[in-house]
Amino acid sequence: PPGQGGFLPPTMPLHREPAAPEQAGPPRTVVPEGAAPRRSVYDADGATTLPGRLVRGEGDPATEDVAVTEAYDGLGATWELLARSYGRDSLDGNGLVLVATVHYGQDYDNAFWDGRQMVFGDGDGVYFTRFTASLDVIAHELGHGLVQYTSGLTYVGQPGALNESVCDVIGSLVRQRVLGHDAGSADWLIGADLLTDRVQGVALRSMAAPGTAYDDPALGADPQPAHMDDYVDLPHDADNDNGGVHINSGIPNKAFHLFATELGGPAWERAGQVWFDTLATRGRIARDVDFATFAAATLVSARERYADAPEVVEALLGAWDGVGIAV
Ligand code: ASN
Ligand code: ZN
Repeated sequence: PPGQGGFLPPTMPLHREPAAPEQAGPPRTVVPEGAAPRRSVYDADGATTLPGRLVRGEGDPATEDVAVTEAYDGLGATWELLARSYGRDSLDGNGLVLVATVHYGQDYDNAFWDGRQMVFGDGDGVYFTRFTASLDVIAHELGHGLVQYTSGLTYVGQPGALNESVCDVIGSLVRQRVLGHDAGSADWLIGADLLTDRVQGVALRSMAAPGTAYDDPALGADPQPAHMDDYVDLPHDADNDNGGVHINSGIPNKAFHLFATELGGPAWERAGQVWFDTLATRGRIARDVDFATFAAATLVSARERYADAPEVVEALLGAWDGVGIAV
């Protein structure tokens, strides 16, 4: 017929891809194809000068030092969780170089984030071995970097305990993801691999059963509560762990464990995504947020991200209720 140039009769619709279903919640951010971590591991050689001597840069071959290997691999595993699962390229979302120093000090019984980098002691060899031995501890320290670049939770009282708790969550999730453990089969322990046989205990902390990680003549008993009824009120000063930031973190830790195990499957997927969104969505939580307000913010995150899956919100409500926090 006139006016018909092509092969298609006028009534034949052109093929169209079916319309994409409405995406609930925020867009899933992705890291660019081929993005990779950038890591630098240094050796303090038993001194306390940072960062020390560069012993392994990105792509360099492994050295014979197991602490260097553990740090390098732990930085990589943490980068992978943030990038591949949550679409964030490093701590700052912009490919920040991950820096770690091992062999810090003599018999140094700790690991920490100093505002720029991770630092790991070798432990005293009596109660603690090297702090890189626990992947969850490496990822915990990186978690402090992530907090610094996101919500900036202050390190005192309830926001401080939330800061500690989200770092334990990240620590445990990195380990669970590397081991391929589901929420139900994970051990939810922090620092299990860095205690010596001499310690009467299994770890530094237990997210599944706060307060049960150790009970030792030299170290005392695990002081963590698992419920608001047992919240430990301490002065907000450095002598008292800034108001018990490593103590009361047991409460939100237990809430996350309840949430993830109720959902089942890999904890870093839906449960972890809700925590990540709460931490990293601009303006979602204030720096000085308390437990109850944080809990309400996790609900906002869950409703936004999983609008089509009411079981996520249900599990979350049950989890906060389980630790005595009304949402
Ligand atoms: N290892 C401890 C932590 O990362 C060090 C500290 O108390 N800041 O929480
Ligand atoms: Zn910490």
